[in-house]
Amino acid sequence: RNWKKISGFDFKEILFEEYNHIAKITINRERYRNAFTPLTTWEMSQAFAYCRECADIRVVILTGAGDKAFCSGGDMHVKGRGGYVGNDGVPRLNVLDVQMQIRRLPKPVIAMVNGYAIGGGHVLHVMCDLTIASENAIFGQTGPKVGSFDAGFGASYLARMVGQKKAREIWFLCKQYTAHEAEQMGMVNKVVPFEQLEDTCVDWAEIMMERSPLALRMIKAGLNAELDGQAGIQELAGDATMLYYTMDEAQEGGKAFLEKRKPDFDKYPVFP
Ligand code: 2NE
Repeated sequence: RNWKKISGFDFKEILFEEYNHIAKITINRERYRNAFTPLTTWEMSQAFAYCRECADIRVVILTGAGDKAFCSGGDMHVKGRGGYVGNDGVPRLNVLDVQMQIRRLPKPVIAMVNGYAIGGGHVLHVMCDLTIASENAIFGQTGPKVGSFDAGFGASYLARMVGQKKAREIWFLCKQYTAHEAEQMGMVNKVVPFEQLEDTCVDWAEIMMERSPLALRMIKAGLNAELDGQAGIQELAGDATMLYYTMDEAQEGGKAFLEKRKPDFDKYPVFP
């Protein structure tokens, strides 16, 4: 496929490309099984922010470079006290910001899992709306083995997917699971041969692009809202407000204020 680099960015640790209204964000640290540093996650944040703002982007695919790993979590070489340490010497856990961006992006995000999805990399695939995995993909958490954990979405959202018992097994034992096992657990949508992975992701993206974007946006917000408490309601409510602002009834309120008169809301239909 003719993926084109999205211009305007000078990314060092990710690739950011576009094809037919699909953005592809590739963690590009093959040497380290696509482990992320604070720079990787900062660049991912900028890419996801662009995907949110750019109306031309309808679906996002998140993946890792090569055929060995989707993402192996935080880069253990730069894990310091308090977080992962970037060039500025400050420890950070800014992958949590990326998790929230995926959660709140009003467009579908597909995890294209091409190998290991481990640790914080496993949580990233969990955050995506859909996961399509190649047959060689391996899933698992390592936190309690290497002095870490993600008790946020990495625990509670995972448990919503695979159930409490399995989520506890995944975290307490830190075993690795095949793509088919992950599919049976309910955290993978489809497993395909490696050679078909990207085509399948693009096919699914293209099917979703034939659907109503606003319908998909509202469904994602609704599915989030059930789990995300007040923050989830805020997301769904924000979408409701956005829709309300497109209506004459809302325009009338604003116009009346500026024209220093009483608003006349009676002329608008009231649905049962
Ligand atoms: C991913 C895995 C299972 C792959 O195993 P294998 O045998 O295929 O490769 P190998 O030889 O282990 O790795 C290849 C090279 O990549 C580096 C390795 O150190 C190795 O380098 P060299 O020995 O050739 O120099 N590499 C792999 N993963 C890395 C990592 N995460 N950081 C830095 N270098 C890495 C196997 O490599 C593995 O288990 N990796 C570690 C996974 C891990 O424990 N990740 C951190 C979890 S904690 C986390 O991500 C996290 C969190 O829990 C909460 C918040 C935020 C983050």
